[in-house]
Amino acid sequence: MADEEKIEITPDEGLEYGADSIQALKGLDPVRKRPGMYIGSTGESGLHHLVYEIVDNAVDEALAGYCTEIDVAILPENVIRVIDNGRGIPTDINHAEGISAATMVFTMLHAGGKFGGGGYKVSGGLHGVGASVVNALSEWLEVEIHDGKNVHFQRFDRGEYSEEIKITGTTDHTGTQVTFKPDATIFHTTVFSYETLNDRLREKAFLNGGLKISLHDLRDPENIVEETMRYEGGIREYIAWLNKKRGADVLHPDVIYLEGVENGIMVEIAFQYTTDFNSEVFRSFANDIHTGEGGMHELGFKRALNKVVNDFAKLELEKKDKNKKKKPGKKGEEEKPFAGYSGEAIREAINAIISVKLPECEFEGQTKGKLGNPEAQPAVYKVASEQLTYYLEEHPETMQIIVNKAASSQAARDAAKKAMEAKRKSGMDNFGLPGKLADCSESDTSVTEIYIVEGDSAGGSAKEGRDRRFQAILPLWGKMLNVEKARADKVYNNEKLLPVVKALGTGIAEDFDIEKLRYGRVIIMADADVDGLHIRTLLLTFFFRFMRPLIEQGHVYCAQPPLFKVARGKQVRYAFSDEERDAYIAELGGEGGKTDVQRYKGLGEMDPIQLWETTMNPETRTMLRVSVEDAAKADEIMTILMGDKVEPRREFIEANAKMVENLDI
Ligand code: TTJ
Repeated sequence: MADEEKIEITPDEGLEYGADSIQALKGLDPVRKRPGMYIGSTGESGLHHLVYEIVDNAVDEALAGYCTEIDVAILPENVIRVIDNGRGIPTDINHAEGISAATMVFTMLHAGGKFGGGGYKVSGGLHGVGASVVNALSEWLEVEIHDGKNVHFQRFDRGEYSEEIKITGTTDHTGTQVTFKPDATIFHTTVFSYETLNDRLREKAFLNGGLKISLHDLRDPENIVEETMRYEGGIREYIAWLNKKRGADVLHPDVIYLEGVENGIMVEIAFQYTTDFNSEVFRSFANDIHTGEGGMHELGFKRALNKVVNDFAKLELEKKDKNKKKKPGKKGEEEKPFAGYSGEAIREAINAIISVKLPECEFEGQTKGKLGNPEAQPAVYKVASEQLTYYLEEHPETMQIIVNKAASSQAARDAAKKAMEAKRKSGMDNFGLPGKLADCSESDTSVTEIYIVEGDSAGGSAKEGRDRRFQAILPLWGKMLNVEKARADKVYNNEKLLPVVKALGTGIAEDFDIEKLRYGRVIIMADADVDGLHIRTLLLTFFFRFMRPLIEQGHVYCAQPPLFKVARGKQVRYAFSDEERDAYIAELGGEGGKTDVQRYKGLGEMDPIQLWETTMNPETRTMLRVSVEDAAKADEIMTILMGDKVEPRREFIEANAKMVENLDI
């Protein structure tokens, strides 16, 4: 290994070098010591991250205009190979460091940003830590660079090299090829998922229109799986593809596409309205990184959409007014000035993708999924409002459809509000709380929680087993409402969802008020079978569409009841997976005698004490907090399962047959 890697820098010496040199002189040891700090985790997600990290370097070359094709392969033994047809990483010696630029890329933290500066980079984003991190976490890595004349080659073992980069042949083309085998002593699993890579690479292909990305699974020569993805239309095609996958019908035939560069920020937006109710799907990206929590770019687009749609709506109303005033008998009637439709009404049923590329991203929020750069908002606003105004002037039919849609959404929302107020006034809501709710005695939302439980027997156990000081139980009953087709006013009349609305106290849609929330945690407790999946999907979709801030602010959870009870004499263990079950059988069974394994088919089979110990006791339970992305996924599944289209439904059930089958034992 090069000597530089071993140098320990004291603060005094550091002052002479400056911050950049310190960074560059750091070896890869810290990466191997604390891999999670660099790639998030050493589980499946971290493992796949290695591939994106390498691919992103090639995408940067494409963004710079020099690469048109990226080829990714999973080779036997889960070795990954990535090839691009860019200029090739420079192989000449960097005089400051005395080693080749290519070697630097693979051995120095953050060395990547030093080359080819300027322009837009997707690498170096959220976890964008560079190729050296991949190298550090690989059993071995080989790089082959074609510069149009020579082939250059270098090999690394666990990040270290014994030979400098060398010429191994001649070539007439340019490009970079990186092959690596993730280190099995670092990762919990080193088995790649074709599906996971395929999904992410497809997203990249959509976000970088025209770029050709191929993926091959060559692990089993008998069963090669591969796909080449190239979308000339970019995110326009992404919208069409998503709508087809969801089985959503569209309200207007054209996908609206807006683009421009403002203040050094590249802005691209594509959107189309569907015929769904209460659904609003935003997918936003900053430098190709999905911003699941939104941020400044989303805000900029929402403001632009509000302004442009309301401006057109106002014009329409003024035209109508003029016509009216010509007719006799109308004088003296002063109409209220148009106050504009609400943002939610305007966005109802929109399906939008926002992609920005900026020189440097700042990510914030709970999961670092929110774009923080304040300059992104005015940039997106300017591009979106100008381009959208222009587009809708050129396409009056589409403009008419969108304005009409906003008007009818607003009318439905106003009607829902009236219905709710009428209900309140008529006293029909018997003091607001549903009859079946077993409330808790505390009212401080920093401690209170409500369990929403499907089925009376499970509800009974939960009521008995809970700590009634801070845990409330709401059993659900009655017929499922198809939220997919329901507008806000229907929800107030649905026997299944109304108790949930009443118990939480917040109201829904525009009336939603988080201040009125009666429980700090809203916990869905359902069986691990198909019915349980169904109720979870329904509730999450409902929360996603009508109480979105509840999810955004992290109030919604899914309880995790155990799947097995493993008992031997007085010793009892609860297992949450097959692996855990087997481990407990081994642990308890080792001493001879009989080990009893019980599979819980449903919550109803647990007695109150068991339910408390395994699922409800804050000291011992595990719960999953529901993210906006989880809820969006539920919403997508709901659309597919409840929609009118047969084909997406069949595809979903086929693709998920395994899961459904597993759940349905
Ligand atoms: C840098 O500026 C001079 C010309 O080449 C630029 C460069 O580094 N291009 C480049 C890097 N193309 N492809 C890569 C690359 C590709 C893979 C698959 C992996 C890595 C680490 C870099």
